[in-house]
Amino acid sequence: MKKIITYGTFDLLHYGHINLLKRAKQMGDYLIVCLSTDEFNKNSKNRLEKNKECYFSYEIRKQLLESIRYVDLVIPENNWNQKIDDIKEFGIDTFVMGDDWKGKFDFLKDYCEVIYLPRTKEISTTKIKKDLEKNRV
Ligand code: C2G
Repeated sequence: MKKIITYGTFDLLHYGHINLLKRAKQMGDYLIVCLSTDEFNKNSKNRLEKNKECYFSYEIRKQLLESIRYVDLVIPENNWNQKIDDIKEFGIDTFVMGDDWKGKFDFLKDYCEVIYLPRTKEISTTKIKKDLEKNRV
């Protein structure tokens, strides 16, 4: 069984995320999504990218992801440094991320295949939030 893993926040889940998950699953038989916890987003990711604080809690984001046909398992992402352990623990064959991360995880090539997929360009959570703001009366 070929096992795939990907990581993310997946907040305000949209079709760009779904496109990524669909293509990732097409590469194997079993897809694990490692989902950023609320604490990880607040403490670490928020520093990297402003307003990375989630709209939906981890539990809700997990429920949403578990309802997607391409997703087989959702586990927590607590920090930036757990990927190698995750790959070993779950016997991962392929690590997949959108190409906004291109090159950032090449160090994982010692442990599994690393693939960066083209992002779905026209959609992002930031864009959704901005568009909603613009239309606000
Ligand atoms: N994505 C995409 N197209 C979009 C938006 C996102 O393909 N229009 C992809 C991203 O490239 C990523 C995944 O969907 O592979 C999840 O996106 P985010 O939730 O924004 O992930 P991020 O917050 O960047 O977290 O340790 C890695 C981090 O957890 C990645």
